[in-house]
Amino acid sequence: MSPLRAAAAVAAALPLLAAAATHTVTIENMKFQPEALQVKKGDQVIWLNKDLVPHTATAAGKFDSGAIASGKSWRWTAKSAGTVAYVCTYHPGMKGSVTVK
Ligand SMILES: [Cu+2]
Repeated sequence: MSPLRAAAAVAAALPLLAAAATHTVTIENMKFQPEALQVKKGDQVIWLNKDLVPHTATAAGKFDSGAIASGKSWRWTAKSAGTVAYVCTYHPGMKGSVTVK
C-alpha cells in the first residue's frame, strides 16, 4: 500500500475508533447486571465486581477474566460479531451474554 493510501485508510478508520464505547457490567448480589448486554464491534466491556467474593466472566473459547476480586474489574474488547454466553466459573448459576453487532 502506498503511503498516501495508508494514510487514507487510517483516516477512514478514525471515526470508528472515536465511536468505540465502554459498557459496564456490574456484578452484584451474585448477578451480572445487565444480564444481556448489546455492544458494537470495537467497544469495550468492563465487568466490575461489587460483591465481597470473587467472580469470573468466562465464555469458553472466547474470553476468560480469571478471578475478579472484590472491588476489582476486568476489561474485554469486542472484536467479532455474534452473541457470546458466559458464566461465572465459581457460581455456574450466574449467567450473562454479550451480543456484538
Ligand atoms: Cu461468581
